[in-house]
Amino acid sequence: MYYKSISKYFLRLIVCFFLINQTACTEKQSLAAAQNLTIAEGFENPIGFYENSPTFSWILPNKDGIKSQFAYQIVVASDPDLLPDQPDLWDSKKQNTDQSTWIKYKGSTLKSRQKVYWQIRYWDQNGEASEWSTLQNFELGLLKNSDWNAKWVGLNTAKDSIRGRGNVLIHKPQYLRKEFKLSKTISSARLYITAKGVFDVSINGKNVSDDVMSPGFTTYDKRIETLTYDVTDLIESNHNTIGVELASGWHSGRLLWGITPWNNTISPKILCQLEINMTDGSKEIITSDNSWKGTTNGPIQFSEIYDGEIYNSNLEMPKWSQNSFDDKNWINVEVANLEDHIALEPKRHSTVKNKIALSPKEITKKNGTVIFDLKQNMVGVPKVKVPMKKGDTLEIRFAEMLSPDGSFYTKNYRSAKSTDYYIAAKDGFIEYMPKFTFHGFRYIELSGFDTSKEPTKDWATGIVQYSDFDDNGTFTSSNDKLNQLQSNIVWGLRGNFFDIPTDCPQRDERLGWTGDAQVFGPTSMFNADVYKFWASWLQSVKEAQFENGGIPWTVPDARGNKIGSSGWGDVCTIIPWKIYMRTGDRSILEENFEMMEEWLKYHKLKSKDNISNMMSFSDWLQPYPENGDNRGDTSLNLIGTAFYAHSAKLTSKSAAVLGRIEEQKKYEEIYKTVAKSFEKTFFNESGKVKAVTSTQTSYLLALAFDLLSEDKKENAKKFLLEEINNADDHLRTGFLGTPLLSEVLDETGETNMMYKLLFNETYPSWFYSINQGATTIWERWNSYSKEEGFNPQNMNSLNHYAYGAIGEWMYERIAGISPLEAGYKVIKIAPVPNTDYLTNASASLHTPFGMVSNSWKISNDQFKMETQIPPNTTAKIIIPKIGTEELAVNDQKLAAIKEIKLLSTGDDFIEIMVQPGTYNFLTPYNQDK
Ligand code: RAM
Repeated sequence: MYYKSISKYFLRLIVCFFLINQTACTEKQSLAAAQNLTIAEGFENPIGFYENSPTFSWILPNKDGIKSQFAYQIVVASDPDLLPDQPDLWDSKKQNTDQSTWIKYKGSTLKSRQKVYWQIRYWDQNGEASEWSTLQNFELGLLKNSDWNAKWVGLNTAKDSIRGRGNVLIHKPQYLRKEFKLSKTISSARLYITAKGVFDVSINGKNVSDDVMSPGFTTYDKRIETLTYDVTDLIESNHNTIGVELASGWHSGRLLWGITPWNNTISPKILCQLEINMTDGSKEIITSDNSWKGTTNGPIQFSEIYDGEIYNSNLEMPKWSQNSFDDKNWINVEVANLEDHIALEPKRHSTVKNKIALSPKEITKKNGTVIFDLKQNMVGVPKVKVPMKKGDTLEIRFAEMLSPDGSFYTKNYRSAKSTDYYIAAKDGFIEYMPKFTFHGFRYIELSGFDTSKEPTKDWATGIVQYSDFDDNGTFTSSNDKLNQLQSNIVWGLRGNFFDIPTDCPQRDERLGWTGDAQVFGPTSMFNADVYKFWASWLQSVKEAQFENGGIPWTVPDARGNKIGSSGWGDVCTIIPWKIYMRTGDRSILEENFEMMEEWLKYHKLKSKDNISNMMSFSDWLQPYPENGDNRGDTSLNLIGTAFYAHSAKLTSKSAAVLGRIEEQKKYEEIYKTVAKSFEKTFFNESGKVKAVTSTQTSYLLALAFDLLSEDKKENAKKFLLEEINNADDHLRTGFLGTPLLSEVLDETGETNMMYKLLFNETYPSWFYSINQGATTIWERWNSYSKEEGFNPQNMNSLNHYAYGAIGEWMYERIAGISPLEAGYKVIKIAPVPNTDYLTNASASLHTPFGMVSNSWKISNDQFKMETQIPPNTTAKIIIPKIGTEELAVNDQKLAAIKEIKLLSTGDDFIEIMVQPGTYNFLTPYNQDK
């Protein structure tokens, strides 16, 4: 009996062996199916997807002893019924590889509108097959301009519009509508739509989506993103109406300088194509054309990103987006053709949505006004439910902080009026939420309501809006202020990821400042699932690049002055590289490589004998500048040259990943040559800064970017520490220097000093702003202080993420999770505990292979750590160990666990290599001994 079953087993094995590459092999498929199946930069079953040869990724379930992937198979078909056995588009066949992320589609060419289904299975380390995954799908959007029959339509609002600050046109919002009839039975319908401006669309009076401020902010002179909606359920069998509200948004609004490369004085327009498939196989297409009508006499009378919104409910037009509405007073739209040079491309990241609702924690009533305190600085809109009297105007004001006398501090909004108004048509409770504006605030003030009623907290809610991504990690520790800092970083991210990465969300700016993005990008990737967000914005950076390789100060370019800044433009090498390290996806390097090369040409153009003379915002907002300048004391030439070398190095590394050997050598050479000139020009024989002002940032740049020869490095480290000591162990860094502090001090073994700087309570430091009540990261280390009040400068944002860059070190070194190989294929777990400041810390992170977590605790002279490593990875773990007693792993002695490889031991650490799994470690620990 026993022998019989054994021989049967072998027979099966032999059969399988011969059929190993055939789908037909009837091997047992018993392992749990792969999870988290996504395409490209993390899309799950998208419709209106942006490209026709995506990559596929999945994670292996963390159970049943699944350690790694031995092989995979992807099947792709045009019909779900064909899967898994008859994939008509692509069958990857069984591929013997552990690659489970970013696998490129190599099947037949996919077309606009095509719906595609896919599934995968994998084989584990024992060669055992998994079940097929659940069926996934994606549907392409309209990929080319020629897919559009529609035309741009809208009213000419330029002629009757209002003049705003600086005589800038402010277009009146418009309402557009179109009725149409269908004679056949519908099977499905897709709405393809976008705007020069921002829009909200409904069909037969029902909202098509809950997207906010679509289509978002791109380089409108080069590319406008389009949205795709499944509207099958909204279309009626016969008579239908489509209605669109349209406002100027970023495209035709008043941006800071108003000198954009696109023409923002032209009236906003929409482009809309409704494609309806009938059950008999025919298709009807309703497009935006000259049959549409419009009016500017609707309730939204004014909408402006900086200034706010005016809603007059007397002008409401009941049922205006439904059939048989009387639009005889509406006028015909103007029509414009598509421009060949402006690419219409499906939106490649998530739209902004209403993400969180914050209820006020406190209200204060004062002379007919009421102030709601949300206790959290946030970005979005208010939702109000307020009693009013007919004809009265409700005024809704905002502030990030109150002045000591309790009044609203709005000076830092500068020219942004940031005020909403609602005019009541009748007595009673009104409900209102502005549509085409957003504000940065913690406080909401209402006036103009029915004062005979007693205000209650539920009159106002803060609706937090940001690009629709999920949280990606958590960080927490034994220190409340550090936890508050983590929270401030996360809120800074939520507040400034409003379709593009912005510097600030509240004043007359809110632009895609490249320098700020460069410094905060890496931290954002721990806290939120923002790969698509960055990939999309990098496309805009590429499109905004000047012909000579320069990168504008802000992207999209709101200035048009064709000047690049060092440390800002370098976003184009730094962010792709950081994304590659976090994701392991080469395509981000491929897509941006040419831009990096062009940027190096600009560096060259702005240098003489390899010393940069590029304009720079420099170490922006460095504290205690000797010259009183926002640009700080670090030499512009030193900064430019350092970034020139650094960008060359990153371009060379990217070339290496892409297998471009020639370019790798070329840029490595540039890096070395520029580094040599840098060293010669700015450092003397003993590694001390010469010829220019010596600052913390000059040493940080030299050390972080590896620009000094070995003999000078040691001394430079000493001089850096000296600079820090001279500043009473405080930082003296601005936007560029601050993110390098942790990197350099860590690498030079000065983690105690980094802890000291991070835990400093006095100015300038992270905790200083927390001590002054910050709930977000501030633009300045001292934007406000209890003693001196608000910083007198009106450039004083209280929601400016740059200094939140420290978050990277918190995840990587305090909690101890970092990638040793790109994409966390090999993970490094190496926390640096310091009992002077912390007794525990933990973090969790969704990596492309699944959840990694690490949590440590020190108590009773014992160090305990719990670590989770996902399947299909390995991890090097470095455990701080003081004393001679053997390390215990999962309650056993280390030596007893043969799957763990001991790499090395030192006086105060032990280094091991582990396989996927959950581990706990225990070792004696006493820092003072
Ligand atoms: C300010 C912005 C931004 C900074 C530039 C140089 O206006 O807020 O943070 O990068 O200046």
